[in-house]
This record gives sequence, C-alpha cells and structure tokens, in this order.
Amino acid sequence: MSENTPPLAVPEHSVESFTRSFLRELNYGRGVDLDRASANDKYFALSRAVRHYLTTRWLETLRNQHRDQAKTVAYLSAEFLLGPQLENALLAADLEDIARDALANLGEDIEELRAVEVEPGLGNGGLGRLAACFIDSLATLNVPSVGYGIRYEYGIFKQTFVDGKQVEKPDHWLHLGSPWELPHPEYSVPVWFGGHTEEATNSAEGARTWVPSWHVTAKPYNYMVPGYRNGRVNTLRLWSARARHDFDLREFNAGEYTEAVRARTFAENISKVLYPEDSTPQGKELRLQQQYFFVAASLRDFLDHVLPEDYDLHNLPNRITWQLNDTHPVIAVPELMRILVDEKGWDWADAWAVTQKVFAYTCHTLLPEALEVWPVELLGRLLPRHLEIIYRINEEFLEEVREAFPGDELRVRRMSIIAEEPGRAVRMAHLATVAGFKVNGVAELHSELLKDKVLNDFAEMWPDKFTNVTNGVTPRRFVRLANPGLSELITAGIGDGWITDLEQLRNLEPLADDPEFRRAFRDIKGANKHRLAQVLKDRDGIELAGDGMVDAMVKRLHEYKRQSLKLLHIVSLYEGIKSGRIPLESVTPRTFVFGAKAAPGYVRAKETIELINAIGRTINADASLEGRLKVAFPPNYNVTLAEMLIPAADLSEQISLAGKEASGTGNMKFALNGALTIGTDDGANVEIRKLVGDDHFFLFGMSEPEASDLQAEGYDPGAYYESDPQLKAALNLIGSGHFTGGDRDGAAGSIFASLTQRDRFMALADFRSYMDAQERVESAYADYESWSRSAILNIARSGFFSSDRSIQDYLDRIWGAKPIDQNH
Ligand code: 73E
Repeated sequence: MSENTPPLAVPEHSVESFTRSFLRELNYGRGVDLDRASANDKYFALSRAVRHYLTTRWLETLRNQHRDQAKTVAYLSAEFLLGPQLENALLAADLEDIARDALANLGEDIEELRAVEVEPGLGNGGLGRLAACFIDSLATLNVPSVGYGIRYEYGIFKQTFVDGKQVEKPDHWLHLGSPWELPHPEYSVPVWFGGHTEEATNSAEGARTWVPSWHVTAKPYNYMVPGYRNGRVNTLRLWSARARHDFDLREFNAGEYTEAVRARTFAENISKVLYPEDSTPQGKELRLQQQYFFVAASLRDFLDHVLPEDYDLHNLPNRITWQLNDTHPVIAVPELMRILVDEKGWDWADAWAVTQKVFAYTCHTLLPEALEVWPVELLGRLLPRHLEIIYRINEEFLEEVREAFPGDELRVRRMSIIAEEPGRAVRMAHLATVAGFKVNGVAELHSELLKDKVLNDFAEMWPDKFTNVTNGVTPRRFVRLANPGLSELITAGIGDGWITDLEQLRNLEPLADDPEFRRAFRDIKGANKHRLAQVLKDRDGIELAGDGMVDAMVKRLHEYKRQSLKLLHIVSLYEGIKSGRIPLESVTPRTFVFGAKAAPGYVRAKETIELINAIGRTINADASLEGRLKVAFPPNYNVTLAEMLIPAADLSEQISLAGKEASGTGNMKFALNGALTIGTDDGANVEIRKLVGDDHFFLFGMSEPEASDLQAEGYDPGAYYESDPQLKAALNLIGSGHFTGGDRDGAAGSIFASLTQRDRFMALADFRSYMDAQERVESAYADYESWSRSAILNIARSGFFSSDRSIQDYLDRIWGAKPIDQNH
C-alpha cells in the first residue's frame, strides 16, 4: 500500500449502519444467518462490527507512527490483565447506545451477548492489571506507544471450591476463539536458545559469537488499544510460541511421528501457560524461557519492523524508552548489548552508552524473597552469551563502585549483580538498576523504602536515578463502565470532562453537602448492591445480609495482605455475639465479601481460603445471625467480577502490614466508587488518606517504622495472644475446630499455630487497633447520611489516582516522550 492511499472511512455512526455491519459479519464472517446463529456467533459478529469502527483509526495511527518516527514508549510486561474487551471497545468508539438499539431491533439483548465473552486473564493481579490500565491511558493521552507481552494460551487459572478448598481449573480462554486479535505470521521472528559462544567473527571490542542450539518462532498477535474517543488506537503485541516447522519432515518420513510431535509440543510450551505466582518469583527454567522469548521477539520486532531500514541506532534513546515492568523483562538488557556488539559490530563502550539510555525499571515489591534471581548455571545453559555479557557489565560496574567507595568490599559484595550465596545467581533487580536510566517505585512510601532499604546502596551511588510514580487506575473501565449509575450522577453534577481529566471530580465537593445528591448517591449504591446480590445468587447461590454494609476484601491471597486479620475480626464478632458479650441488635448488618486466588503451591494461602470458607459456612448457616452477618466468597475473582463488586462496596479493606504492600490499586478503585477505606499506612493508602482526609478514612495499625522496630526488638505474638482476651477467644475458637467440623489439625490448626507462634506479618500486634477502627466504622455507618457525605468526598478527592496522571508523571519524570494528537 502506498503512503498516499486514502484511509478507509470510519463507518457511519448510525443504528442502520451498525446493523448492516453486524449482519454482514454474521453472514460472511461466521457463515450463519441470524435465525441459526449461536450466542458465540452473535458475540463475534458484534465484536467484529465494533472493531470496524476502530480499525480505520488503528491504521491511521500506524501510518502516522511510521511517518513521524516520534519517540515511542514500549511497555514490556510479562502480564497484561486486560479484562473484557467488548464493553471497552464500545465505549471508546462511542457505540454503546447504537449497538444496543441495533441489536434490540433484531430482537437481541446486548447484555446476553456480552456475557459470552471470556476475559483474557493474562495476568495474576495488580501488576498485570496496572499494565492494562497504563496502555489504556497511554492511548487516551495520545502517546505513541506499544505494549509487548505474551499471548498465553492459558491465563490465570479458574478457581473453583471443592469442600471449601481451592481447586484450579485451566483457563482455556481461547476455546471459542477471540474476535479481538489479529495474527501476523509474516512478522514472526525466531528466538534462539542454548548452545555455546565462540571467538567473534567481527572485530568489535567485546564481541563474541553465539552459536545457539535450538529455536522457536515467535508469532505476533496484535490487539487494538483504543484511546477514549480521541482517534488514536495503539497496539498491544502479544507473542505466541510456535515450533519452527509443523513437523520435522525427515523424522516424519522415517516414521518417527511421535518424536516430531514431541519437539513441537516442547517449543510451544513456552507460551502455553501464565505462571500463577504473584509477588514471588518462580525460579523455573520455563519461566526464564518465557521472559527471554517475549523480550527477544519484541526487541527484534522494534528494530527490524518498526524502525526504518537505515536507522542509525545511535539515535535510539531519542526514539524509544523500554519500560521494564518489574524484573521479568530485564533480560532485554544483555539482549540489546548482544545485538549491538555481536551483530552490529559496535564496540562495547558505545553499545553500553546507548543501552544505558533506553531502559527504565519499575520495581513493584519490597519483600526480599520476591526479588528475582536466576542461578548462573541455568542462565548459562539457556543463554550462554547473555551470561557472559552480564558478567562483563558487572565487572565494569563493580569497578565503578570501588572507585566511588574505596576499600568498601562489603558494599561491593552487596551490590554485585552476581550473588555468591547460597549459590551463584544473577540478581535481576541489580541488573535492572545498573542498566536503567531511571528506577521507580509505585507509591511514595514504597519509593522511599526502596531508596532507604532494598536498593539503598544504589541510591547512595546514584541518588538521581530514583524516582516515584504513584500507580493509578483507568477511570474509563473502573468508573465509567463498572458504575454507569454513578457515572451518570457525576456527569449530571459536573459534566463529563472527568472521564479524561479525573481531577475534575473535585467539583463534586460542594455536592457532598447537598441532601438530594446524597440521596441519589445512596440510591445508586443500593442498586449496585442489588445487582451484585443478584449475580452472586444466580452464579454461586450466595445471599447477602439484606441491604446492610458491603465490606470487601478482594486481592490475591497472601500472608502479608493479612486476610487472616480480617478473619480474626469476623470470628471475634461472631464469638462476641454467641457468648452474649455483644448484643445482636447492636451489630451493623454486614456482608463480608472476599475475592482471592492463592498461588497453587502456596500451602498457607490455600489453608486460609479453606478457613474463610469454613467460617463462612458456619456463620451463613446460623439462623440466629440471619440478616446480620454473612460471608460471601465467590470463587474466581477476576476483572469481570471486580467491575461488579467494587461499585457495590461500602467499606474497602486495605489491611496489609505497613511496609509490605508496594502500592495496591484496588484501594484506588474502591475510593473512586465511593467506598470508605479501613487501612494501614501502607502503599498508596498513605496517599489516599492524605487526600481524602482523616475524617473520611479509618486508619489503624503500626506505621512502617513502628513495625520494623518491633521486628528488630524481637516480635512475640504469644504476648499479644495472652494479653488480649478477645483475641485469645477468637484464636481459640478457630484452633478448637469449631468452624472445621471439629478438625483441629487441618487448615484451622495450621493457621492457629502459625499466627500464635510466628505471625510473620504481625496480625496479632495490629488486632486491637483494627478492632477499634472497626468500631469507629460501625458508629460512622449508623449515620448513613454522614457516611454518604464521606463517600462522596472520597470520590471527589481521589482524582489523583487516575492512571492518566501516572502516565503523565512517567512522561515528565522518565520518558520524555510527547503526546501526538491523531487529528492534526
Ligand atoms: O502492591 C502491588 C502493586 O499495586 C504489588 O504487590 C504488585 O504490583 C502492583 C502494581 O504496582 C506486584 N506484583 C508482583 N510484584 N508486585 C508480581 C511479582 C511476580 C510475579 C507476578 C507479580
């Protein structure tokens, strides 16, 4: 196609035109007519019809990108937790009403078709969802950018409960195909592994030749990333692993059919399944293969297909920033060095100068055990040349350290990219920090702790390298789509500018004092609860506690997040009522809603799930508590369920031990939907509390310095157990097997023992303060008029937590890329 080919016109925005598109897709795309179409046929035709409206914009964006050669942000992430695509595309293309009406005229209910969609669950939790919010904001802010990741055939497992225990089922999300992806096999690239290195065939200083021993083909699938009604549609490119040839013909002819198929299966395993771990790295060979696979394909793609053929790579820092989403893509650093030195023949120093200007690293954790390390033996076997390059980077880096801190060999050992103990291993966070021109944490407190603790040596050496970008969430998905009632109310009050400029929510502040507005807000919250109740009843047979408080704790199951502290509160209430200490009439009717997946190999997390279900079963079956307390734990918490649940919540539980949750992003979604937070001073909670004000936030627990002092002094959970009779009673009730049919050995016994003996995240130390805060919650909720005022103020003051603001911060502090209006 010539550069001058006029773009296709965007189809007309009318019910008639949309109806034609839909029927054409149904007839020609699916080969069925309406009478015979399955729900999946109709869902496909609907999605494809919507896609038409965005495709012209997509082509224009690509065309402009090629023409402008503007600075681009490439977001490299092993996870993109996208959530349902159809609703977002309808919104971006401004087709919600047209599509609904067009289908209604044909006798179809758009909601029924939407329900057919299986969300692409290509992420574990916050990190993957953040990547999805960021590409949405990049497009909406008109930033030339591309997301690169892996097209896992199986996303995060489907969680089911059998006898209250988590049982994982494969998530075959592609089972019925996906209308949102476009494969481009012609842009496939080979990715090599293994082998050995030899003396270089070029004369560049530092060069070697890598002679790999096997390879797979990386096949790209493109996904549209539409900006919000701004004419830009960016690209998300996900890679799928294919065997080099369908079959090795020689083997096939020799009748070695099974061997030929085995080799194919081996290669294709690379993009088969998402590692279901969150916040803990899995030191598995296949995971390292996945990481190198997508990173090598992405670099190759950008250098060979996005840049013009004669591009002078010395200008690369003006053309791109590769943003590393945690350490998972950090192997990109030695890969770029290898390309520049071994393939392009640059001297090492020139290559390193450029490499150091194109990567920036986002760290998402503080837990030392969550920092990724790769055994030297494994890395050397899979990527021998990359290991050599890492060694040389380290050598030169340690020289720099020695110059800056003469005689401080202890520091040199702490900072080395290579750990010596317990076995030789590459510390990926150190490599990322050395190579990146910027390193950022994901909330203010987290960024401070990174500088003061986890990466302190590096911050002393390069103070300017470190910065903060507080996370954010996209208001399009998490307010406008998830909460249409609230969105209409906000728009009626302050106009619809907030959808792309969330700080405008500030204009709601005066309306918090308007009784009419508060009533309208309460009606919407009530309707959202009703919608949630209906779904939980139909889906899982779960009943809510009348129209009482919805108290939600939804996030991955992890000890540091302290779902067990939430359980201690519930059990203590239950025990208080049962023993007569707490009069039943004084208890606020409330439903405790949990959503949480546990990593399949994380035993304590799975036991906690079992215990939540056991406690829930006991409480829900107790007729005397009817209408007062309920526990709802719908299985398989995902983006779809989040969009249903968050708008219905009154209370948001953000109760991690201070200093452990890097940021949290669920906390932001709840505040923006008018839930009040009960939380510790951890992660982004700190910023939420400062913005919404202490009067509209329930703070409890130790601060980070208090928690680390207590840890240093020697923490003894037994002392708390012995000295607080209510805590003791709650723990004893759990330990006695009361909730587990008399069984004291399984989940109940194990969690009792772990809390009373070790309690690594100091739940017992924060219990009393948490209970007091819950009492403040109860009395505040009793005045629902004033509670709703606080809820509205939470919304009005949370505009800062838009991912648009995060992306603007990345642009200003790190990327130096500029928005480009598509309509210029
Ligand atoms: O605090 C969250 C944070 O909000 C943090 O735990 C999470 O990232 C969110 C977004 O910044 C996170 N996930 C991982 N590390 N931190 C992780 C690590 C390994 C595999 C998968 C996810």
